[in-house]
Amino acid sequence: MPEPTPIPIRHDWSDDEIRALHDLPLPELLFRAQTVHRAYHDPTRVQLCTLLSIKTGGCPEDCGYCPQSAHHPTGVERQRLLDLATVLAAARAARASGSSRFCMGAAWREVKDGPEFERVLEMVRGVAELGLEVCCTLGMLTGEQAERLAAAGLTAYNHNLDTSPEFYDRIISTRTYEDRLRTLEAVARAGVSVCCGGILGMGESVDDRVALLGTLARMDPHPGSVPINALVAVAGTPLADRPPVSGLEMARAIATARILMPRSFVRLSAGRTEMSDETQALCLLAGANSIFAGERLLTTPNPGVDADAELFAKLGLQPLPAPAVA
Ligand code: SAM
Ligand code: DTB
Ligand code: SF4
Repeated sequence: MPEPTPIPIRHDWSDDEIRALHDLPLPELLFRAQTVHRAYHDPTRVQLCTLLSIKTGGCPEDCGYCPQSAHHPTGVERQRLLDLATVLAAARAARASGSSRFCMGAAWREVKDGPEFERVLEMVRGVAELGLEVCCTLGMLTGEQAERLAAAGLTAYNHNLDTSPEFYDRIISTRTYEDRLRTLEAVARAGVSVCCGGILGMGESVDDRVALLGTLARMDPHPGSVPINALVAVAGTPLADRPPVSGLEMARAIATARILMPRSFVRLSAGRTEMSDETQALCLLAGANSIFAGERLLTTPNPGVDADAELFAKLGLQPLPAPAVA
């Protein structure tokens, strides 16, 4: 474990301070991010997380980036909730290929009590028993549902704010920023670690990125996990024609997140298939300490375990080991 450290954890960052950090000359920004990173994490270890879409497509929400929204003609095939055995087989395979965290995603607006939620609770119990960290992303939750997930052994719940409160309405109309924040509060109150981040490349300004990071950095505690996604521009979505976000912009956002939230896992999330080895290396040097492993994210492609093993070998990195089976 890294030594105890004098770098304080703050929850009172102003957006002006954050913007000043974000815009530092790159060598200065990276130096500061690496200093924080090394004080709290082993820079040679990167956590691998495997995603599985347990219920795909046909989502009633209209998130402009999402291939699974029923509002967009993306050709994603709808699939009902998977059965328990299929999910546990995928989780075992994920563990065997080096992942220490398994994240199950459902294209739901919100969780409804009933047999499907009961099945998800079984999945959570089963994955936890494999000794993996277990994460879910199922849409909005009530406090009671969050508590049931916690009791089943859920490690973390992913619910992204995606962007600034100001830009949010341009991307999603079927729910509000406030709705998102309420679910995050229910998750935290149930004692489940919050996984919350955003997407770059949707046409937002740097100020929007700063406002998102500010919202996260003023949470107390900080989210345990902060995914930074590059938009995967999918044909049929309203954002299909957005130009790709540059690696330098990803690195600046990641470095800023690292400085603001020293203890959190900052995840270099969607968009890696479009990134060179050099861009991914820069993002890891900027303080990202996790990636999604495997050939698929939820519905879109991802580099795959062999490509990542090669990348790790070239960079001298190792996956973070799975926690011991409880
Ligand atoms: N329905 C749940 C929800 O919205 O919270 C869970 C699944 S949803 C697919 C999880 C997250 O994936 C979204 O919040 C968004 O940040 C991210 N995401 C979806 N489509 C994406 C895309 N095309 N590119 C990058 N990130 C995307
Ligand atoms: C997150 O922030 N990124 C992951 C995970 N949380 C659930 C999802 C990315 C999805 C990319 C689009 C897709 O594959 O459907
Ligand atoms: Fe539905 Fe989640 Fe996609 Fe939005 S991001 S359309 S809520 S699956």
